[in-house]
Amino acid sequence: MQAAEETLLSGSGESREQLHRYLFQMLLIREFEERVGEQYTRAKIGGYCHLNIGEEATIVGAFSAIRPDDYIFTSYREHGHALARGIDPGAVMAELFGKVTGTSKGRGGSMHLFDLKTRFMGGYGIVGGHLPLAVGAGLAIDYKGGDEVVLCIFGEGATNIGAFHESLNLAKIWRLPIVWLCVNNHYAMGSPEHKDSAAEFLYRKALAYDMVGERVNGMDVLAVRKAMLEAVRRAREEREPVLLEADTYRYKGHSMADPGRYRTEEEVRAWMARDPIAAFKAKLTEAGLLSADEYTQMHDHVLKIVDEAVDFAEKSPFPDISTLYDYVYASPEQR
Ligand SMILES: Cc1ncc(C[n+]2csc(CCOP(=O)(O)OP(=O)(O)O)c2C)c(N)n1
Repeated sequence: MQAAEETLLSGSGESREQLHRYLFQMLLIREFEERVGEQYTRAKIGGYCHLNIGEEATIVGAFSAIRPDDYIFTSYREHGHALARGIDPGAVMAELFGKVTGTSKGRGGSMHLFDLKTRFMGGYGIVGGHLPLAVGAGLAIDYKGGDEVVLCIFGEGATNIGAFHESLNLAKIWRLPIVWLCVNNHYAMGSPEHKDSAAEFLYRKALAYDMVGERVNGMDVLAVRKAMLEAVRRAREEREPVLLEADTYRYKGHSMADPGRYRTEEEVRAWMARDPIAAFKAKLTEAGLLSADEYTQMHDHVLKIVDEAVDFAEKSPFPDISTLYDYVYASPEQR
């Protein structure tokens, strides 16, 4: 037991407390998203709604490697990203419910979570549309001589969009501190990646821009963390943008409206057998770093947080109709 513990700790350099935190965050994302799915079917949440279930290790590993003053630009599949950034689960759920206490005052919904305090810059619905925005943030950091990094997250489908190529090109020419994280869940809506992309390995698209590209097992939280720490270091210290591709899977359909019939049950089951939470829990348990009681307590705590988030969202008011035109244009009085 002791030997295994030492291997795990020396391999990752992590304290028991940190390892527990990763498991806790992955569980929080899983349970939060399960509840979101339920609330959607109860019509408490409307519009588009994309879940992160299956992608927890990629998310937690990635967010564990950035600093509080780094910037995040991400896609519409971002509830788990907001939670991993430490945004209050109640405010995230309230946003999904369209309530005034939500992260975007109830005006953004599922695809447009935003939180300036944690430099969580959204939440964007246009595939690849936020990549040029990340370039802008990277340029601003560079212009001001800062040492923050931009983490820009998108799906593999976005790597076939023109803005992806323009953004990587400019990031490299201007040597901007950006980590491009491609969450490769292998499907862009109903299209498998081989139907969308001429290149088989997406991380190799970085080579076109003389950029470092790397692929990591996105079902392994520590592997993602390790790869991200190095990518972030390169971006921050060497001003080398990096493209990191995380190999992962979404268990559910593209959105709540998609039953996902374009995938075989065997394929989904095979990925679920590699479940990032079950695998990490087993690893910690075998290493003597997690007892059954500790896990139960952690899980109960997560369920309580999710219950409270739903309760908060439920009890919060909708924005008043008189504020309908507020925030349509940026103005200093309405921050
Ligand atoms: C420019 C643009 N084209 C099409 C769409 C419709 N659309 C929404 S999500 C999506 C698939 C994107 O897949 P991917 O980038 O792999 O991300 P994932 O949903 O798998 O996280 C498409 C085509 C869109 N939102 N924007």
